[in-house]
Amino acid sequence: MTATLKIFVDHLSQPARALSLLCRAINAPHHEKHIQLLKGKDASNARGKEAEVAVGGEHLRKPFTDINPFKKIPVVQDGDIVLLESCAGLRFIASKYDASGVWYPGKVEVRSKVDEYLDWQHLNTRAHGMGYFRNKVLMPSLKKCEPDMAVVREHEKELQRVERQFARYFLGPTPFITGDQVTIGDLLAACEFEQPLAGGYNLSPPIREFITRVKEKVGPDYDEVHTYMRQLAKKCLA
Ligand SMILES: N[C@@H](CCC(=O)N[C@@H](CS)C(=O)NCC(=O)O)C(=O)O
Repeated sequence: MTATLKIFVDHLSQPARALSLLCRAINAPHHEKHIQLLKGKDASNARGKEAEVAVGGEHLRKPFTDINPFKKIPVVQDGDIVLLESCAGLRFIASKYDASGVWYPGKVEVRSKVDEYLDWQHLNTRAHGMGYFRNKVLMPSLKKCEPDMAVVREHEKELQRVERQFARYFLGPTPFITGDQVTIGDLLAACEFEQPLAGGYNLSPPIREFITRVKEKVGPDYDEVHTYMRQLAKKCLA
């Protein structure tokens, strides 16, 4: 079968990694197009004006802006359908290409719990995981300055709350959000928690154990897809 599905990603991005991993986990025929957020720049070496350019990657220029005028990745494209939101993309790919029906369950009571997490995570796991990484790791490295520790600490505090709420409310006593089966909600959560972890944030044992469970479901692709972000973080922090 010729693949019609294209995903536009950079593995620095948490939701982009979740999309890549989902396509691989369900063997969806697809093309992965890499759009470099830090095009042509080594984030750990950029200086002054160069640092400004370094934060302006391929996502800000044509031809990508013809696909996403919002200038963000990831994007999912399949024939005539273009999706500019990662959660919509995850739902679409799982609904269309996961024959097992595991990753985005059909039963409305189960599916709603996945949706609940996907809605919640934007202002919680995403906002504070990325806020921590951006302020502690990425921007200080690009701008050659010290991190604003007051801002970093605020994200740290919020991340602790996020971890508690995720473990207590979303997981409860079960290994994954909906019970024993991994879904796109778990995959996205793991990819989001990986970002502050790579930046030096000390994740609590329940979240580390959760990540291990997701990793086991995904297989070796999990670490492969996370390698670039982890190495970049290491370099920036060195
Ligand atoms: N709500 C969008 C947000 C996408 C988003 O913020 N993407 C980031 C990477 S994780 C990005 O493209 N940032 C580049 C920029 O803002 O210049 C989604 O979930 O797809």
